[in-house]
Amino acid sequence: MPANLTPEFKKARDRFRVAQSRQDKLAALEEMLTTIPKHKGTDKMRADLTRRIAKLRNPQPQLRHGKGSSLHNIQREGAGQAVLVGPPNSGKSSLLGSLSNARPEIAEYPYSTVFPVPGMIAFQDAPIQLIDLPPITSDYGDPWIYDLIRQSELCLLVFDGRNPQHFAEEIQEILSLLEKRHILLVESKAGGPVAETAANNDREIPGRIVLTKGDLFDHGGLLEKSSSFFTTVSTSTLTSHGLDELRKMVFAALNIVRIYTKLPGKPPDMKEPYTLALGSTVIDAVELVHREFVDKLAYVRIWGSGKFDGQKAPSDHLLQDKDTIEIHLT
Ligand SMILES: Nc1nc2c(ncn2[C@@H]2O[C@H](COP(=O)(O)OP(=O)(O)O)[C@@H](O)[C@H]2O)c(=O)[nH]1
Ligand SMILES: [Mg+2]
Repeated sequence: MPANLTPEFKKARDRFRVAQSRQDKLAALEEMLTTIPKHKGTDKMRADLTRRIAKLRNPQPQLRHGKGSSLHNIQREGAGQAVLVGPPNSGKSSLLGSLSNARPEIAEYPYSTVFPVPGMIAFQDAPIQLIDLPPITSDYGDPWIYDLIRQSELCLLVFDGRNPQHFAEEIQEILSLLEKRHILLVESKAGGPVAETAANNDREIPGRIVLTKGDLFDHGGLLEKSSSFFTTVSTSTLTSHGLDELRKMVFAALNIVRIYTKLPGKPPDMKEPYTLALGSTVIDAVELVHREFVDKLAYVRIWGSGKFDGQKAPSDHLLQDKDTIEIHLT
């Protein structure tokens, strides 16, 4: 059902968008609640407005220690974990909704996402967890949001490209918000696990850019600007343009390899691959399949990155994506 929003509501919403202080935000939200048409189609929006007004009226003391409530914790699943980070309304929730079965709240007004929402996306047969987050801005961003970004393995910066002339400032603002929390985005972490530098507590995470709403905004000129920061993909959830490329970019940025196993004389088990960090060796895969196999190992045959199919591979042989191994025990 269309919301049929009134001009009064839209004005209040515009005021909310630019409001800086808690009072101004509260006043604008209250105005939005009184001017919103009251029918079934706006049930969710009204409930959300009420919730946000209550939150602004009674700000919870922020937890300094611990990870916040269990609602803010996400159980890691799949071969890798990526987070969606960006300004309000840039299309983060829409991306998760289009790529996974998760149903995050999607709204044409900002700050509609208040909790992290995880969903499972897939690049071919590799399941990857994608987490939708509330926006981060200079005056909004609970500590738990930064905790989740910090723990992730890939940060997708989401911009809709409506202001190409201000893009550099927009992205710099986000990068500096992250840097203040010792989160440094880097183009590549290939060749090694993501590590914390103990000295200054900095954490480096691969960063990539997703431009959204390609059906509304021309990303042409922006792509070049954006790519000077990080590898970028242009998408639209309306037309599905760029979504396959996005899945591929996410998989590549996670720096993982998929490994299949087979029994002698049988075809490989292609149901679900084991996944390991790029740079892992044959013995790492054996250990992942079964820790005890390491001690009982006779030899491993490999299909894929070996010189020929079924070749015996030394324990320190570097695995490549989509290799198949056959483990022989003593
Ligand atoms: N035309 C168009 N609108 C989009 C697209 N993606 C998101 N939107 C709209 O942009 C608004 C904000 O989207 P949302 O996903 O809630 O943004 P978030 O605040 O970053 O999570 C909503 O009105 C969406 O319907 C897109 O690819 N094309
Ligand atoms: Mg959202």
